[in-house]
Amino acid sequence: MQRKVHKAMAGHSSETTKAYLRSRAQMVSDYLSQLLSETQRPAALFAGMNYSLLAGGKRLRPVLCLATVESFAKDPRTALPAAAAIEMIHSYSLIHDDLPVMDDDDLRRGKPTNHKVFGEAPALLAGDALLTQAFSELAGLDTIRPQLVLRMVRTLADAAGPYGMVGGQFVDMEKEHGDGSEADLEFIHRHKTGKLIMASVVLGGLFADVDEPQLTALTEYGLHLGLAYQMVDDVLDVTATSEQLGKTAGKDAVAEKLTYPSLIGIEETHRRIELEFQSALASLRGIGLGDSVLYGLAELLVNRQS
Ligand code: GRG
Repeated sequence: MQRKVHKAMAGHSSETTKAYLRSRAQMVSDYLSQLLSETQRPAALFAGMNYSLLAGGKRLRPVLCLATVESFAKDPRTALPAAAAIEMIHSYSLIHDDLPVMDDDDLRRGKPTNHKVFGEAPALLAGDALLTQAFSELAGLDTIRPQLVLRMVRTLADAAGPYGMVGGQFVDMEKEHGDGSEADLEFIHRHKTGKLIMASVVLGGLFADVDEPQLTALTEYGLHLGLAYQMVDDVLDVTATSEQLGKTAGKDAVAEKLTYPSLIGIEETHRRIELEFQSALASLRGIGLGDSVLYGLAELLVNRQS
């Protein structure tokens, strides 16, 4: 099948956005690499945390956070603790998601999964430790008003916990091998993936101390982009190889997961991705960010091949 391309602007080049993504992803990786010292006791726990955290993910969520900060003319470096907290939570979720009791996977970010290297119980604890330490990192932000830090903490907790990612994962699990509806599927994707992507953008907005209408528009942008992101993930699970993805391809069908391609087919899924993508862009235009890096990042994310 010919690859479907979603375009933000006619004649728009994605090269500048790609260079931006590379540079900020490197900034995040450099920051993360000095965060958790493996000379601490218990060294094996820190080694397990670093194994997944530094395994070379795309860093899309923390980069979205920094991009939002920069869109409001603030220095991205000062927001690195927030970006790091988001990536720590994302990494924890991947470690737990790969455990035998969940998706039971051997490959992640092109490497053996955490539990394959360290064992199941240490992997469980490495995930727990990343989740907890993320909030310490975030709460340590001392360059902005404490009220803003509190709102950031609450936004991230709500996006990661029962009202967000864990809630979505729970319904995903319930609907495996089952007869889920389209409403179930939308709930799963919005919560499992969409909320953390939304929080990445909103944390950037809170850090930059934007006003409430701007925050609402950023929330809308993040939610639309987050849903589109997981729809793309569903498509790639069918169309891409394990080598391209750095994780096992074709797993959704084997596990009889409720996905957009399985429910409505790939063509219709692309139509929905386009709708979410255009809604995300409209939210940005509504607050004058139509030529911001967030616009280009949305395009890169929905057209990703891995
Ligand atoms: C508590 C046992 C236990 C499990 C919880 C919360 C949870 C497990 C799982 C969360 C759901 C989850 C793993 C969603 C994944 C969404 C997704 C699209 C992941 C891939 O993200 P990318 O493409 O990956 O950004 P990289 O590797 O580039 O960071």
